Amino acid sequence: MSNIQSVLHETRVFTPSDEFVKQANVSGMSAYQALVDASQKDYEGYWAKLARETLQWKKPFTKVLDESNAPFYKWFEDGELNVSYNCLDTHLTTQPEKTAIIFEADDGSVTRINYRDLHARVCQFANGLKSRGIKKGDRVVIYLPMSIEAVVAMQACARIGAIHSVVFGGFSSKSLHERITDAQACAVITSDGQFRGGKAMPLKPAVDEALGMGGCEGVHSVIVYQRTNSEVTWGGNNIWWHDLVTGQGTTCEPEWVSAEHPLFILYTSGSTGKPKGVQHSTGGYLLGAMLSMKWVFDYKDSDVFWCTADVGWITGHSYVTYGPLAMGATEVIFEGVPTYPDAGRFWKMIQDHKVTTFYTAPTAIRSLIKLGGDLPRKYDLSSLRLLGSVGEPINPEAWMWYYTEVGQSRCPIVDTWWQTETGSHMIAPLPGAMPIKPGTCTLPLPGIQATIVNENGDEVFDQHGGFLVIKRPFPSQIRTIWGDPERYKKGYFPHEMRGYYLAGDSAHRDEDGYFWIMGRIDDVLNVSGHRLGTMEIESALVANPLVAEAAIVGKPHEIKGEAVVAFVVLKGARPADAAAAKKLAEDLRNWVGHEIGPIAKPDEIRFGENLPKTRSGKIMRRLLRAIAKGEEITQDVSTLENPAILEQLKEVVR
Ligand code: 6R9
Repeated sequence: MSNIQSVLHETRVFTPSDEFVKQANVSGMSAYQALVDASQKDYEGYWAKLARETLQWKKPFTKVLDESNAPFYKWFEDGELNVSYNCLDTHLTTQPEKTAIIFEADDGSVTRINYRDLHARVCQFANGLKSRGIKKGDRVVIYLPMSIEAVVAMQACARIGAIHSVVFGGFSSKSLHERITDAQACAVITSDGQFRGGKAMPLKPAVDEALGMGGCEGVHSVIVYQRTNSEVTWGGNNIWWHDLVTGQGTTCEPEWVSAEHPLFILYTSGSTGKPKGVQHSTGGYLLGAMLSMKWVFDYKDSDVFWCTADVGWITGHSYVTYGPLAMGATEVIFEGVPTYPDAGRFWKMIQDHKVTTFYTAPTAIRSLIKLGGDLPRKYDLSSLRLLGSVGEPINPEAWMWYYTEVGQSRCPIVDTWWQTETGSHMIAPLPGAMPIKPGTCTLPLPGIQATIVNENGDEVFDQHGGFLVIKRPFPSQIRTIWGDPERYKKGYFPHEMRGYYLAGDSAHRDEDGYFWIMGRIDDVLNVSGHRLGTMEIESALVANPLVAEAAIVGKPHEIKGEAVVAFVVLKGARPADAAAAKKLAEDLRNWVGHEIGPIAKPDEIRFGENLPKTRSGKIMRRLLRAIAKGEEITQDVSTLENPAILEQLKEVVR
């Protein structure tokens, strides 16, 4: 890995305005540096102080970090607390009337719920769960659309110490079955259906199918929230949500648990094999969510916070269900899709709800540029003060559009690098401290010892890059893979890495020490002995005015080792005929040659109306690699959002 070449030269730098710096929670680079210094001087003392100041403990901890059984680390283990108490009860005396959630449904109708009522609903539902015999340590699968109920269900599990495992509503019955059986769940919480883009879509049939596949005998309760009023098949252990809560009390004493008690399991895909059940803790996890709200999102009581992620992903856990509520925020939750009734939906919602902090993914940004790059100008976006990005590297040109068109060159962008496994932000700007540059997630959060190493685990500081690792354990990190501690150990703490946490991404640092994520380790190409990050070539392509989106994969090449294959989505229609396609492909090749250098010129370009993506919007590179190689597609495409485009992408332009 020692010779990855950085070919992207980004020189634009944006310094936070004096006005932003003045009001920021971490104000100026010296304030950031002071936190970093404190963490280096006394690592455990630093985290202990933050944990005492930030969380409400029922029983204070006396032990900070336990490394005796590394890499199975424990934080604050003898302390006791409850996450739901920290998210709800803590606001009951100070701000019971404050709106906790502004829920906007697919059809545009809006429901608001304040902290007092949310607390009551969580308690009622928690009592309902208890009435079904569900108790501390039991696993509960949640398969719900974006709704207040989804948050209530998660918070209620946390309140009674049950471990939730949320499965994204876009997953198939097969994926759902895999997760129910792996977690050995005793209950499933679902809904009859969900609304998306003006249509009612069924949800419960997938649960019925999954439970019928065998191995789910432990599921004694299926709780069904009535959302679409569509007809459902009813099983013996099924109960309506509204029936379950009828007559239940609106208070419920929280179950006080150890800081190490598992709060949830969330399944994520690894590079191979079955999904991994990432297990998170109670205390360390919540600490990470709250500190990043304060530092990265510069949270203020007057904010209206909107993270567009579904609660089926880690981003929805940390920045919809837990972080914002623990801070006492008013947050927006959206049921629908960004393109319905048109591609101005996000901008209209920002205007209507006076959103101050908006957090979304590059894939959404790129698709909204494609569908209506001028739409943000039609709305009043003056309430915005901070923008965020998560999920994949953001191409500098998409970043610039986000910055100028959405943020009107006024709002800092926090490009946040983190993972399901890290629980909360790891590398991200503190927006009132560091200058930002398009395409880099800048510097690690104070206390996070992120660095870059070569294959021997030696740190590299130059611009060549290598493996992104985190040297010391941190509170919000994964505790284990549910039911598979060996896989946890081998996958994240391989021997060569000296006990460092291996993130699985490659990255390099620029002259300011800023981190540039180059992609997953297996996305790095080796062309004629030059290692190239796929993201850099993609960014070059996206910088072309005709290109909306691009994905790069490698395919074996006799002479060069690997050839560069580009899958390109144009802003306009696909080329009308072979000659037009050929001409455009040649132009784009030359463009990349010009932007980066001849070495990065794609050997092949294919045009599609879209790229194959998972339902969370990640480009399915493994699938593209198979297409590029001309292999038969044998992989599971059940999580694919748009299977029809695969045929288009098989056509090579020569
Ligand atoms: C939060 C989330 C994790 C992987 C991660 C990396 C990519 C996430 C990124 C980013 C560049 C960013 N990733 N944020 N790459 N810049 N700001 O997305 O978790 O679904 O587990 O994905 O996503 O490759 O390793 P998860």
